[in-house]
Amino acid sequence: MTLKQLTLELDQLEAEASKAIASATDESSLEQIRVSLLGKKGRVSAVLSSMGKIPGNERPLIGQRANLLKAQLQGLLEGRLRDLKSAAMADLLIGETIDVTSPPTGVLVGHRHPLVSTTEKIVDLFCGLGYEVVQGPEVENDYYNFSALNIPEDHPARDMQDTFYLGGNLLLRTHTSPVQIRYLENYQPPVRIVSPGRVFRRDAADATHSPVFHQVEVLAIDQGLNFSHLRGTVMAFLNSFFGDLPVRFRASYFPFTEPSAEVDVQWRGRWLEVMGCGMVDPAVLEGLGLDPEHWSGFAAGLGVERFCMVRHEIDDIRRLYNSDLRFLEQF
Ligand code: 2U9
Repeated sequence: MTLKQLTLELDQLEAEASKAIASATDESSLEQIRVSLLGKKGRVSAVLSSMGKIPGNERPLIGQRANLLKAQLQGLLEGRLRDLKSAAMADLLIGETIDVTSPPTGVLVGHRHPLVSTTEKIVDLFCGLGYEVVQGPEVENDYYNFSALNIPEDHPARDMQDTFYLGGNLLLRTHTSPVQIRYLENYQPPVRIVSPGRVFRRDAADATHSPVFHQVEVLAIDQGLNFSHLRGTVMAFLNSFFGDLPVRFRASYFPFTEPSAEVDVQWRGRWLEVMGCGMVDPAVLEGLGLDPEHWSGFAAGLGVERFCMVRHEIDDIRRLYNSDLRFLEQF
């Protein structure tokens, strides 16, 4: 081994190393190059350890040259590492760019359930006629749900088969009428109230029945109210909800109204029963401490599901309850 050979080896190492460092394409291949050049078993160390084979006076020359090369290579490696890091960052930034001009991917926006929008449409109409919305408990007792409404002890509606009893005298309300009884205990007539809400009956579920359904009831009590007021109110409501369809009143019976009527609308050539109504029975007024000679009133009740199904041509009530978005999204 001569000085010349070692000098040549260092020249060659310098040329090859600069080329290799410049062509490294990522951090891990650059690290491999660093180890192969400057590691314990690397090429620079190999030159330094073969210095023992040349004469002592020549060794400092090679030593200096090798240390210079080492510093030079370190500088090149650091520079290349910086370049690779900033190139990787640039790639990442380009990859993560958000194109603010691209069209939206479609955000799911909810809307009111058709039973809710139908309830609102009905209630809004009565609010327009000056009625006030009142609500009350779904768990009721025997008195508010039945007795106060003149429903006798032996009436079939009170049957275990028809009503969900909760023990004691508690039950799930079968209509929203108890809300109106409670209101009349606290407010003196004249009153005009509308009470929407959930009601419960022990019905087997089929296409037209559900053990849980929704009602809207209206009640007006004042001096001198008569059946014409009731009829005018019901007609105004139905004309506004269904458009000007033919309407007919049929005599009927409810324990809490006398006289009573059922109301049908002619819809696509067929008469459909849509609500019931009547003049508040004097026995109900008396029970509330109101003199029937002084006060009179009318009441009406309807099932929201029925209105909703006619309005949207829905053939099975269960579609309103099973939360199938493919169905509900239509409304
Ligand atoms: C008071 C006095 C009287 C409420 C009334 C009806 C007629 C009626 C049915 C419609 C379809 C129930 O959901 S349905 O099955 N309701 O026909 N409801 S009069 O009468 C009252 C309410 C409160 C103090």
